[in-house]
Amino acid sequence: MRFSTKAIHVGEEPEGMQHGDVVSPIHLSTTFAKRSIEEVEEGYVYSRTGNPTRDALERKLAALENAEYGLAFSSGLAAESTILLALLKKGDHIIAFDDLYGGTKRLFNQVMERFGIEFTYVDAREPENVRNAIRENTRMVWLETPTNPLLKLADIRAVAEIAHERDIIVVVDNTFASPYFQNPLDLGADIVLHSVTKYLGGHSDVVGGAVMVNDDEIYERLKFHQNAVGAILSPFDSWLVMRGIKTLAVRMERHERNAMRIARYLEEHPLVERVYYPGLPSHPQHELAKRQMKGFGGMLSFELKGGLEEAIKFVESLEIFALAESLGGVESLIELPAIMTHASVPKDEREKVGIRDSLIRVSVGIEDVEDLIEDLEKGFEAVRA
Ligand code: P1T
Repeated sequence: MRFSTKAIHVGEEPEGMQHGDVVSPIHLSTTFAKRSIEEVEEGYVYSRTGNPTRDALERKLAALENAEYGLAFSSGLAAESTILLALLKKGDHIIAFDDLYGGTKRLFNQVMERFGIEFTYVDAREPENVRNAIRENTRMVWLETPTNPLLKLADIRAVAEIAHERDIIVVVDNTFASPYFQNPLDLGADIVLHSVTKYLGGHSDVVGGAVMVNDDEIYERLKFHQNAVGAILSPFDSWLVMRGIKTLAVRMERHERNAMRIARYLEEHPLVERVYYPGLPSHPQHELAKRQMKGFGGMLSFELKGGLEEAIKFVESLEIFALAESLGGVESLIELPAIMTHASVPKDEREKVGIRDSLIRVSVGIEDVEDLIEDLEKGFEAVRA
């Protein structure tokens, strides 16, 4: 089956349903009764451990990333925490892309470091930087590609080859691309991770996370820790995510078409200093994007001429774009990473990576793009005034 057919059908086959439902029911029961003591370990036992609605979603999630296994969590960060707790121990070392979602860096630096896990941040646009950071105790490489918020890319295949020479696990946060535009496991990654809150949910009404893997042993450890740590996705949220996934392909096509139009519009605007969007030929890694991704996605960032004051004026004067964190929903959002999503990253670290105070990040929605461009024009008018 191809992408959309899987997105619509896997996990919700009518022949598996009690009444032939074409949509998974929401199984709210927290526990499952047994007829005898002999059966107590058979089938579903307790909903943290396993739930039919979450199972249906997990099968669908696996299918989207061409994976053997999928696991659903209560947030992207819960998924990340569970990966780290399941696979690492005190004294282990992680090499991470230096441009990551601020909350991921906060988890690494302010939580995991307390448990004796060590982190080195590298510019993973250059695979050799990953090789040069490998130590005796390196167990994991952690990539986002494209990164949040600067849309930098890592060559997943090249990094995986380097890491696998030393049995180092490669994790790719695929949130920005979505499984429609990029499949990291097919490129050699060991674990793919999503904030389901974003494109997979797609409607800004669920916070969730997902992990997809092929390796049996990694899966068993993750599955054990999903239950043992307990950061599971609820049945209702699982159902909402399944509903969202069915339209992922059509949404992503439209997100991308709108983002491309807006990126071109911004790039030509006299008040714009620079635009970060992998779909633009001016993006330094445009060739890698074409090779590694099936599309360029709906996220872009840009810098206005001027500074923070102009950027604030710009984002505050828009009417259709909501001034809000998060991304990947049908509605367009705009935000200032330095003050909002990446405020937990210290200023000197932000600047080293290239996140200026005036950087504006846009999650391009699926509205009529002419309305979006007219709205942005209001922002420029406010800056000019
Ligand atoms: O918010 P949560 O579902 O816990 O997912 C965390 C997360 C993980 N990875 C990436 C690439 C992310 O962008 C996020 C969350 N990001 C935002 C809330 C944001 O506005 O960037």
